[in-house]
Formats: sequence, structure tokens, C-alpha cells
Amino acid sequence: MLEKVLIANRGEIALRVLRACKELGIKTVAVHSTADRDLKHVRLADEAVCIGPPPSAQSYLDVPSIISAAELTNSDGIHPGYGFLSENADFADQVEKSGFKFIGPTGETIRLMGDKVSAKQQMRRTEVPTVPGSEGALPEDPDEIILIAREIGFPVIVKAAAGGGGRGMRVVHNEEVLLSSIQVTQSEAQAAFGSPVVYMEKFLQRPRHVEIQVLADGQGNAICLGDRDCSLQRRHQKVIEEAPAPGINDALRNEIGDACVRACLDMGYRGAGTFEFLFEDNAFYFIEMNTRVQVEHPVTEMISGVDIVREQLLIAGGAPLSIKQEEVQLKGHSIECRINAEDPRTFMPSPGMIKTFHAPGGHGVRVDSHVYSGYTVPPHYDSLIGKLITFADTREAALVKMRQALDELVVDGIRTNAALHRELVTDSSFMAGGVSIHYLESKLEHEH
Ligand code: MV4
Repeated sequence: MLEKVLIANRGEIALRVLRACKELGIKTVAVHSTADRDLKHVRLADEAVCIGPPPSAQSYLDVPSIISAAELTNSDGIHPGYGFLSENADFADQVEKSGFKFIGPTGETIRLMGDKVSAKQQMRRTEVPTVPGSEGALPEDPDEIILIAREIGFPVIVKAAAGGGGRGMRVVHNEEVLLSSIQVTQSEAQAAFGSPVVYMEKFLQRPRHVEIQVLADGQGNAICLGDRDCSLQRRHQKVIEEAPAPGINDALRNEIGDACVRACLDMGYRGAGTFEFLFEDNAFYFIEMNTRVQVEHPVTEMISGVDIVREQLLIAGGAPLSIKQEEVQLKGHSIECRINAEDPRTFMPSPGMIKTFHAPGGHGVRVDSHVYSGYTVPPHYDSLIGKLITFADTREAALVKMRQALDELVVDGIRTNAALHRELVTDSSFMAGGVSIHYLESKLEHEH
């Protein structure tokens, strides 16, 4: 069992990890930049270490500073949260080489999934359905490339193996521009990721983004906690997520869940993980795997009753999974609205002092937020100030609760996207369920 965990993150997720640690009797160490002295979890942690100036590169991404803080405080585990170093394989390796437990998978697994070509190859081994495309990296020979594209059929999408999350990809509509588009994507990939390797897939035109949450202990046990629909997004930033994904029948849900569990067992996966799929015409197509806890993990917690961060800590402490698949009972519906400090029209960050903050509450309402009245949102990090999560028996009832929660929410002093959420939870297409990944952007285009 872990005794003391260093939380290598900030904001709401640092607070979320701190709460899980405290409940397990694990001591906590907060590391923070000079801009983050007043963070709620810094105040609540047993110990706090300032690791550098505001820019992330000199604080939350500074590996030597974080390892030094772990040594200084005699921590035995490091929780990376999401973003920052959470999917950095070299960091995971360094943490373990320095004698600490990395609360996540091995560096080797992170590397395997970080390379999207090897991730897809791993999925094919255990018959997780993938998007039809090139078997691995594209060859050099232009004639071979053209044959692959013809076999897939246009439009195709060219993606950087080292990319992900929407970075380093290009849609190609016809053969005339295929080779030049590949060259551009390769150069961009080289510049952005230091690797020119690209692969090709069929471009799905109107998919949904549905992901599968798993937990595995690295000791031969893995379970699936169902799916989430994260289709409502703008520029690859999710805005609303929900669980379960609307309109997916249980047979299909179980089939894809079983496939993800097989993949976990085959690769010896350890920790919490998410399999990202595109979902179109009632079929799943794997695109990427995230090897960390995700922002939207609460909606899965609400419908499964499983505390995902607690399980992460127990797994890292060496315990076998405490839940069997048969014990996982998904029940009800949960929706999450991400509240950002941003201009409602331009979506530009809107940092500054929150004069007044009132969180909503009541039955089936959860607020994961680190902010409070008098807190100043610094300009150096992402603009997420909190997550409003509701839970009820049905999707409709969870939406009713969300409308009420949004009405109760008060954030004065800075601009937020709360008005956008109020509009979305009364939008007839969103209310019907199952909109595609393009829905929000096209709605915003038409209405502004
Ligand atoms: C795709 C796709 C359509 N077809 N792949 C964007 C983020 C990265 N995770 C993968 N992405 C996409 N891959 C094929 N073969 C469309 C997207 C995509 C997307 C995916 C998920 C959520 C939002 C998105 C927004 C634009 C494009």
C-alpha cells in the first residue's frame, strides 16, 4: 500500500487525487508553481513544495524538480493526473528508476500506445476493431501508397504516428493531392514530434466519439466500466460528456468492452485506461488509447459506482483489482459540463479573480472544482475551472438536473462558458442524443 503520494498536477484533478488519497489514509504532497500557491489542494495537502515559476515547462513539466520533490518528501508514489507528464513514457521510466511508483502503466505500455501505429497493431492482435487503413506506417514507394489509398477508398486521413488528440493529421479527398498531402503531414510531424512516420485510414465523415473505460491491475485482471460519449467538442476540446453513450445496445456494448479487456490482458496493462473509438453506423473503430485518468472520468464513476482514482491508487500499491466484471453494474445516466474560464463568444481564455463562486448542489449533483470566491485563475494553464456532473435514472432526468445546476451556478468576476452549456442542454438535437463530433462546431458556425 502506498503511504505518501506526490501529486504532479494542479487544479481540479490535483484536488480529486488528494481526496482519494485522504480517504485511503495516504499522505499527500502537493507540488506547485509560484502562480499556484493558493490552489485548494495545496492548502489541504500534508506537505507542499514549490517546484518553479509559472510556465509549465519550468514547473509541472520539469522532471528533475518533481523527482527531487519526491525525494525531499520521502514520497513513495507519484500521481501524474492528466495532461502535463501523464503520458510521458520517459517520465514514467524515470519515476520508477528513482525508486517511486508511477501511478499509471509502465513506460513501455505508454510508449506502445503513444505510437499510434503500434497501438493499432496491438489492437488488431486481440481483434479490437480498428479504422480500415494501412497496415502500419506508410511505405516510401509512391505507387504502393496509391494502391493502399485506392483500396481504402477516398476520402482518406493521413495521421502522424506520434500525433494524437487531433494533432498532425490531414484529410485527403482525391488521388491528385495524395502524395503532396502526405509530404506536408510528414514534415509537420517531423517538426512537431521529431518523427515523420505517418499512416493512413479511411476518413469517417460523421462519426461520434465514444470511449471505453478500463481498469487493469497488471496481474492478469482487467475490467470494463462501460462507455462515454464525448462527441460534443470544439477544436478537439470536449465540452459535454456523458455515460452511457446514447443508443448503443447492450450486446454491442458488451462486445466492445470484452475486446478492450482482451487488449488489456494481452499487453499486460496496468492502471486506468481509455480506448477511444469513432462510432459510425452502429460500429466501433479504435483510433487511440489514453493511458491516464481522463477529465471526464466522473460520469463513469456515477453510473458504475466505482471510484476510478481510488482504484488507480490501490493498483499502484500492488493490490489486485477489488472488483470483478460480474460485479460491475452500470445504472442510470450521467452528464458532465466542463466549465471554462473563457470568453463566451471568442472562446479566448478569461483568467482573473473570481469575486463570487456558488456551486450548485442537491441530489444527483456533483461539482469537481478547485475554485472558490476570491480565487484568481492564473493565465498560464488550461481554462478548466470545474466540472458540473449530474446523475439520474434516465438521460432526460440527468438533463433536468443539469439545467437546474447551471441555473444555480454563479461565477462572477471572470467570463465563463456557462451560457453555452445552458444553450446546449436545451438544444433539441443534443436532447435527442447521439450527435456527431461535428455538431457543436456547425451549430456555432450557423448561430454566430
Ligand atoms: C479520425 C476522424 C475521421 N476518420 N479518423 C481527431 C482527434 C484524434 N483523436 C482522431 N481524430 C479524428 N480521427 C478517421 N479515420 C475524425 C477525427 C476527429 C475527431 C475525433 C474525435 C473527436 C473529435 C474530432 C474532431 C475532428 C476530427
